[in-house]
Amino acid sequence: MSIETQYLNLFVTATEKAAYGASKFIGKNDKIAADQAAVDNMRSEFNKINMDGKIVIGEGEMDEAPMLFIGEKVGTKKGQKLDLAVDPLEGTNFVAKNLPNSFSVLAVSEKNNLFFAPDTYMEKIAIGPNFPKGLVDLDHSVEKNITNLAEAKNTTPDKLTVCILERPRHDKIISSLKKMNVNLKLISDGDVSGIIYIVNSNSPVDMYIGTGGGPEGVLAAAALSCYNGQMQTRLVLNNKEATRAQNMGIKDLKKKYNINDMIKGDVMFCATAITSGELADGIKDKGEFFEANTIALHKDGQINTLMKNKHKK
Ligand code: VTB
Repeated sequence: MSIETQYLNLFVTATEKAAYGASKFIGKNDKIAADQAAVDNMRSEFNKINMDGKIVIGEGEMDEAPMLFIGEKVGTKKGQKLDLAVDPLEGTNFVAKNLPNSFSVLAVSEKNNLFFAPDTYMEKIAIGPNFPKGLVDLDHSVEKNITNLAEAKNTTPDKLTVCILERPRHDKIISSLKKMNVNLKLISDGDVSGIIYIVNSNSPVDMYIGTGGGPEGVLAAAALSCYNGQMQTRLVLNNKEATRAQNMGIKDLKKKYNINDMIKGDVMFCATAITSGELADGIKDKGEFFEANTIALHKDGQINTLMKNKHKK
């Protein structure tokens, strides 16, 4: 079965309203208020939708998040059974500091089809579509992954661009990439867009690599799966997190997840820009209404668009 097509516009409205909520806090240096506004708006839109929805990746577990917590039921309960992964404000720093590339993000699958990633770190590697299976792998050296990708693209490492979060934990990877003369795209935050860069023609990124948030990994996998891209991930867990992951039903803690292990069946993905960036223009307040730009994807519907919508305020 597929997700009914009519849902896409409703979900786009949800991320657009969430993005608008957060946009009022652009440059206010208040991450918490921005996030709360996005969460409140997203939730109130969800509850207008005729679906039997459940948040599987959200703002935290019930005791630590007042809204859109893991397990929260959303929608009118009349309609398809859907699982939702949400990041109402991806890039809280970007909104707080008025920097490009903040988004309100959502992925939707049919019931039980999304990987319930815990809120821990996750190793990630991703490339675009049409490459042999297993071309890159988390257990390969950086050198091997780069050489394999360069060969498959019929080019040389110095013509490749790799996106990675600029963090001390990535020093070794970055120095290996520099030795190979690979071009870097170092991002300070936002690895959902970091992975979308691979399949976006405005941003010549060939590979994403590095450790970021687990929930963000599943959201990025949802987007990439609509493009038939390749991605592999593995959770990074300390002892306490390992117990939590086990309690969430994860048996093999060292498992390498390929995209089809994380995203089963059909999926929808929406990302509305809050501040402007390479992928989309941010929210524009036009007085009576606001304008929003959303990357809207539906795997089975073969929909892949950048929508521009207007909503009354
Ligand atoms: C990661 C990344 C996110 O925050 O979770 C990062 O996946 C936090 O990383 O996209 P650090 O703990 O190293 O700061 C984001 O960049 C933004 O939520």
